[in-house]
Amino acid sequence: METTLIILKPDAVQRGFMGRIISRFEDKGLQIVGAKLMMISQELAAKHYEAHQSKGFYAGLVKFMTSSPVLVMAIRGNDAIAISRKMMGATFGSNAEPGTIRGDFGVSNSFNLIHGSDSPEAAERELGLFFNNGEVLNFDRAIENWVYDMSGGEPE
Ligand code: IDP
Ligand code: MG
Repeated sequence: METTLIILKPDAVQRGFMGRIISRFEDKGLQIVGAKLMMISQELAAKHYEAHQSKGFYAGLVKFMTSSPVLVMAIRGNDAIAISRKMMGATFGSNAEPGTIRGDFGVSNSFNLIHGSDSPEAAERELGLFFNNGEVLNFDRAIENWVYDMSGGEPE
């Protein structure tokens, strides 16, 4: 099972899309194992987006991400990182496919609603930035055996 960091960005929170976006992850069968509404500090934004520091959009990105509350979530499932990225859609709202979160809820290229870790290494790093010890939970879901085929002993 993988756990990925998802952030509902300030535009998603301000536009009232938290519930609908969370529902998409729950509907898919992914498990929400951590969640908090928070303001991102300058320092945290800088650490989170350190790979983009040299980009022209960096200053605007940090300003956007620190401008208003975000909802951060830890989301778990088999292949959760790739599945979440597919559900998010392409980076730019202007060309994200219909059916994806970015494709259905926005048109902007910078205000693109959602962040998702793009690799297991990034997920581990980012979960560590946004969640303290004990804030990402391990708990059994009553529906687990209907979300996955467990007949082989492993989630299929
Ligand atoms: P991703 O969020 O799809 O992984 P990245 O390339 O990692 O996309 O970029 C991080 C974030 O930076 C994007 O989600 C978006 O908010 C912003 N961003 C990326 N490219 C641009 C751009 O060309 N103009 C404005 N903002 C951008
Ligand atoms: Mg990225």
